[in-house]
Amino acid sequence: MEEISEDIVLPTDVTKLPRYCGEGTFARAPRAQDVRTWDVGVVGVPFDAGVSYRSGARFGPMGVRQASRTIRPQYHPDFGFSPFRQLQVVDAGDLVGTPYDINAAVHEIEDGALSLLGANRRLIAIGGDHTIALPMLRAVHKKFGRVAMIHFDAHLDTWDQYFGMKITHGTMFRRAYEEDIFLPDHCIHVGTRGPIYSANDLSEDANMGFKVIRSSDFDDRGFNELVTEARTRLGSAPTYISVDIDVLDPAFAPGTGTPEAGGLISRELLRFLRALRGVDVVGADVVEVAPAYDHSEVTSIQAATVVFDLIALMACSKQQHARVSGEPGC
Ligand SMILES: [Mn+2]
Repeated sequence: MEEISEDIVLPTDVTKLPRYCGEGTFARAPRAQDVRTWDVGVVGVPFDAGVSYRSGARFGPMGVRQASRTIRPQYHPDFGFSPFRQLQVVDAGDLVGTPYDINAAVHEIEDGALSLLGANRRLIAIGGDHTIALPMLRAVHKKFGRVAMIHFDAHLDTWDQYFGMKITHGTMFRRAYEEDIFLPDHCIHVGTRGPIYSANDLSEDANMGFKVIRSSDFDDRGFNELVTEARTRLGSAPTYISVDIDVLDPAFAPGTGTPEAGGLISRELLRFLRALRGVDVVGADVVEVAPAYDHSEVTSIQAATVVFDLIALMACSKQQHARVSGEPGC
């Protein structure tokens, strides 16, 4: 099944212009200003003033766009279609927040996201550090209401504060919880591991309604059981997917701000994402790629592939809606 709309402007044809040539938009997709209307915008959010360890994720959007040249947008064999032919996908540029004031930056990023989110549009943000998930969630919440969330990360990111600061890359999901952005009992972390500050971190996270699939569960419980648990958690709710690239083992994603040993292999992450087809994905981010610590674009290539898969998931969920009106589904 391949429904192709006549008006869609496709990314640059990889059979006509080699992938190492031409403009450096995500997967060489058209820019937002080059199309009449669009469905999914990939948007850079180059902000990293919220980090607790290594800085450098402000260069993430540039790194991921560069690595995305390797993508052949024509066909995604794991989904059986090209998401770029199902949806008008654009590179919507960068949302900029001041690097000198986290609170001001978070408002600037939210305003920028809201100005892009027109009728029926969805955004995939490339961070930036994980702080940027808060303004993206606030914007998605204003447009779609409360959301479910699946959060791939080595860390919980539901801590209360760092050095007295309430909005950081380790605290933004507690802020989102306090702001009633999440649907109760519809959130789940995947890939959690590593030492924490206190046992209370876990109980407080559970009290906020999060479930946890630990990195070690991939060995102990088996993949299908984990996917079933996650899908049950999300249900048919509008869902935000947040992917901190440090969910991957540092062997697969060394170029990140807070690396943690014992993580997922890249095949597990991609397989998990692809198993979420049909989930109603209304927003997403891929964060914490810090190219200065990377080698041979390893981390950026993972992140670019994750963005491609997120676009495919959004294509599936759009078809899910369309099926109600009789069009073919994903
Ligand atoms: Mn994180």
